[in-house]
Amino acid sequence: MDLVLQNIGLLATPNGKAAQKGAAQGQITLIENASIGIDGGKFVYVGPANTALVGKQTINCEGQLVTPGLVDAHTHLVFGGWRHKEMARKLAGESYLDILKSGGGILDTVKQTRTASEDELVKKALNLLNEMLAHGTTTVECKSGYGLDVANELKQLQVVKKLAQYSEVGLVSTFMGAHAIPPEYKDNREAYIKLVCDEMLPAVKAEKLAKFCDIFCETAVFTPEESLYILNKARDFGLIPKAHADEITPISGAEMAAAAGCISAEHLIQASDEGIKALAEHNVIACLLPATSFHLDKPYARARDMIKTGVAVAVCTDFNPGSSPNLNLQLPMYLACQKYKLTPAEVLTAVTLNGAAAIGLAEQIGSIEVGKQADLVLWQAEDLDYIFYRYGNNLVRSVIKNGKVVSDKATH
Ligand code: IZC
Ligand code: ZN
Repeated sequence: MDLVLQNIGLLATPNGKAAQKGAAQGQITLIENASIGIDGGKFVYVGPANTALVGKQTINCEGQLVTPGLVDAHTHLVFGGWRHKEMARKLAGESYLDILKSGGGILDTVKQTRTASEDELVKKALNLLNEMLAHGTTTVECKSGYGLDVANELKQLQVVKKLAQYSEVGLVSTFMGAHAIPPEYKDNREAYIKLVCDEMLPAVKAEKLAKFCDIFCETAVFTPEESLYILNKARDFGLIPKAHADEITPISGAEMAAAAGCISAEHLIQASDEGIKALAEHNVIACLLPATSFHLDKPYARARDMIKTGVAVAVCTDFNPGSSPNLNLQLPMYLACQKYKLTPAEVLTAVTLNGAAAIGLAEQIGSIEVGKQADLVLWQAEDLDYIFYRYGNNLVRSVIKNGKVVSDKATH
């Protein structure tokens, strides 16, 4: 065996190769005093303490907690600049959508992303990925949507492709050309939608640059009708649909996401009862983003109602320079307990197996089971409750990705 972990105080993991919903979301496996064996990048032993396991390398976990590697299934990782200057406007009472309408917000990041070179974007995102890894995140979904023209949307997705070569973090790409209407199409939104469908989508497909297509379905951005139209086109080009839905205003975005056959719907703060039912009926995973509610000082999504209705819930950072500048998934994990009232077990499933399912990877990652890719976190914590309690600190001791130690506090 390549690597053996001994003396694990508690091993906590969801199980299975698909999202867990309803009561099953909180039914995780807990093994006290466990061992793990890893070979060829995969788990080959997971179970009670077993001193017969022999590895080329052995880690003594000293009685601490092990969980699967965290999966951040919703980020806008690649962007130029930051938007810290908007803090003052926000504090003075301007809303996220007011700032966007005035040409700031996403459009400010678009300006800064268009002028950045591919190399600059790679360098910046690589540093951010290293920070994420040190906080326990082993897989990240990355959206485009700060180019908003053919060349710059492709540039953003090319950056993700390069990052995948350099970073230890597993990456998945999402095309999000329909993130905002760029200034040059301000008075001609139909022409921009045509550009997305007739030029961007074919180019993304031709260069195999993305697995998913996302859209910002929101008041003053894209209507549910436009969103459905674009996502149907995306499906024709082989992309799996996702949608930012009912984040700020209730416009039946959840219903639209269900009708579009989305694999996941994002935010859902304002989703209606009907919308939540539609998500459950169509097996749409809810990617909830509590750190965004926190940063925008907005209400929190109705995660308990979603679980009760049978919607699988994932929790992600939404890392982006505007509404969620935090890349540490441990903060939304804490908020999911504190504000959504999910249990630590439900949240663990939300940031591992259900996150993996939201990006189509539940068969490979998201749980510690024989045969799955060996991604895990060794925490400086004696049990699961502890990591949802000592918020505000990075409680990760070591991170293992594909069976390799890729981050270790002792060597930081
Ligand atoms: O840059 O503001 N909500 N898109 C939709 C975002 C937030 C990212 C941003
Ligand atoms: Zn987002």
